[in-house]
Amino acid sequence: MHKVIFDTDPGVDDAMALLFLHRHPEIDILGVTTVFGNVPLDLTTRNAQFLHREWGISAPISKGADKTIDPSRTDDRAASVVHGADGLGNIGVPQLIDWPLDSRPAHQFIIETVRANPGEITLIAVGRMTNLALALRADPEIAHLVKEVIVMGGAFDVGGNVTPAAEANIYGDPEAADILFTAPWKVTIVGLDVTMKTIMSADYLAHMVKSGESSLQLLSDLSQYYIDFYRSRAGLAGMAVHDSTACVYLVRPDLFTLRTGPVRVVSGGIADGATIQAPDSGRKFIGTPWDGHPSQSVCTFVQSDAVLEVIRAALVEGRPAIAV
Ligand SMILES: [Ca+2]
Repeated sequence: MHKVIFDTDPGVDDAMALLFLHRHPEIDILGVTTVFGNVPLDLTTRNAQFLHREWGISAPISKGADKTIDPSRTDDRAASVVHGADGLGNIGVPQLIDWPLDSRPAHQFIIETVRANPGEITLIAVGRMTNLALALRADPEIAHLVKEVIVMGGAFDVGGNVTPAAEANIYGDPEAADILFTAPWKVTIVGLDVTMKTIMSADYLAHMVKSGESSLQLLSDLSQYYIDFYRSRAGLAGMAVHDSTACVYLVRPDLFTLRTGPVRVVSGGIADGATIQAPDSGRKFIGTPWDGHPSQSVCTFVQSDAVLEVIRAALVEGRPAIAV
């Protein structure tokens, strides 16, 4: 059983990823921590409460950071154009949801839960990495107590999606991402290199809804705005399932090709938030900001049809995918 803390900013593709984690029989969600991002923190937290209530998810929700780890950062490009003003495709989520929140802030929840389960927890971060960076700053030893960190974020051999250089989760808090990538734990980064190749068509989603249970109708309803965004702005006949792709890596790493090497994040300037890896197998440099940092894994290739089938099998049938 994979024990997971899911750090998220719901978010349409976050919602699908949450349902995937909940429905997959080999995954146990120990907690959900929220962070500002796609919409402000109060809304991402409210959305997590809403999704837990609608889908009967019992894992505790802990509210996290509402600003970048470097307080001098003020630029915040809202993603409501992608996810809708409410973060869930403007489906009319009630303003207040009567669902409990853990009393601890997210970074404290992460620290205490990791310490209670040494060596067993995978942190999956699909929003800005502020909560994880705060946890590392408050208790650096947790880096040795976490099994693995899986991140949705970054763009390595492809362009960004907020600027030509930067992907949204990194751009939203570059200093936090750099803290996370340079910490002495095992990080796997699932970025735009693979998530923009994992496109779920509107027809595929509709077919899942027809064959699945009622929880999928809500998923479909809240995804329509996002699908329209991808159709009109990116010319795609479907949506990139960024966050679900990162979650699939947890159970099916064999569907991804990895490249190892230290990863740093550009801070400031026109390439603010760009992610750059110094591949272990590449040219050797001396005296660079990558020196002495741990080698992390970046996904460079994905078997996207198989990833979609892993998502479908969990969402529709509540089981691992067979023969992919
Ligand atoms: Ca997200």
